[in-house]
Amino acid sequence: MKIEKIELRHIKMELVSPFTTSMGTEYDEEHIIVRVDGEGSTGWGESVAEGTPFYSYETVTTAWHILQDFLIPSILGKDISGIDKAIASYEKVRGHMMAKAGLEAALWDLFAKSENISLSKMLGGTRDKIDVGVSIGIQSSVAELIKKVEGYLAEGYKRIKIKISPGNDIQFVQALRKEFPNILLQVDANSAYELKHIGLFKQMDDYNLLLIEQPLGYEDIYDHSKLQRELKTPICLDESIHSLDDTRAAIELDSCRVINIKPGRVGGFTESKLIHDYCASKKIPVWHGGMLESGIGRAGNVALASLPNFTLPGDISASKRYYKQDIVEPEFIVNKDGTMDVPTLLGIGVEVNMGMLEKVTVKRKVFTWRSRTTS
Ligand code: OSB
Ligand code: MG
Repeated sequence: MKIEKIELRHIKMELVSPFTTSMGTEYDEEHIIVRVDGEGSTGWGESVAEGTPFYSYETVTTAWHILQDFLIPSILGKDISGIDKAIASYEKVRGHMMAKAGLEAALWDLFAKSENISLSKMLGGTRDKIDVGVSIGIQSSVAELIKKVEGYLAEGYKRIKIKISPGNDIQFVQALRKEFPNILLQVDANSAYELKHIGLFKQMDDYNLLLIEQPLGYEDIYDHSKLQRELKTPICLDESIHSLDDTRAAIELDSCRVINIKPGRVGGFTESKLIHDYCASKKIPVWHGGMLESGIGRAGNVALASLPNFTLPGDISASKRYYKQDIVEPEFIVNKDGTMDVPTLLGIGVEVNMGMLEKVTVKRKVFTWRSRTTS
């Protein structure tokens, strides 16, 4: 596959409602859309680095720099026989997983289209529908939270995740359990706690939570093993897992019993598949996390979540849960039974709405093989 042209777009999309976590409140989401053209086909990917370095050290600006100055020059104008060859061409670049994952996603779409198969098929997916959940930000009151949860359950969502932070935690869990004794419920702390809060997590052990996501340090694996030892509820790691090696360390140390896979956090679908397969071999369930993606990133997430060991409902919700209008057609919807259909058309299986994409683009740059850079 001759890589002829690559385009980056910095996009900014307004969320339908502010999203509050222990990291702060987001009103809109900034990401990078990557377009790769070669031999008459077009591939699309999304880099989930955000406007702020609060979830990850990466930002739209660092990802743009790494893409423009290192990743794109390593493949532009080259004839690449497979995605593994593209990855090998930039293997000297350390870290910057979100930058890498955005480019890799576009390449997967491009190769799937040129091979006339869906991305799900190409990744090894085995499902035509996936179970989906919803991630709810910290609410101003218990009543507000209950109202939100009721609404999402009525839409069919199979699992509720609530964000927690010190002072906004056990009271929400207790209230939800009282109101909804049987729902699949989990919490996500985004690294807001320390080992000294162990008493709080022991209290949470009484509420039949599916899992507790990333309670401790964002790079930590060791302290999580000390916490997991004291709890019945499985810990699930998100922020701490950047690679198969991190996954192996976390599982060997019993730091967690569930893994959240986000391709953006681990450098792409290739590493995600390695983590998925390793977890399957260790009987560790995985689920697909989310980064408030547009439909372009979401399409890739849905395809990846169709692999067999994604046995828990993911943070993959309907387009309208995030944005008034998505940048793909058709938009992603949740079926009444809490599933989402896995696209079956070629590649990511949805069309990019160019008018909408144009509207949300704040910066665009095209890289061509002859001129190296233009516009
Ligand atoms: O920790 O899972 C997280 C969104 C942005 C950054 C981090 C996280 C999240 C979410 C939202 O929880 C998941 C979604 O896309 O629905
Ligand atoms: Mg998380």
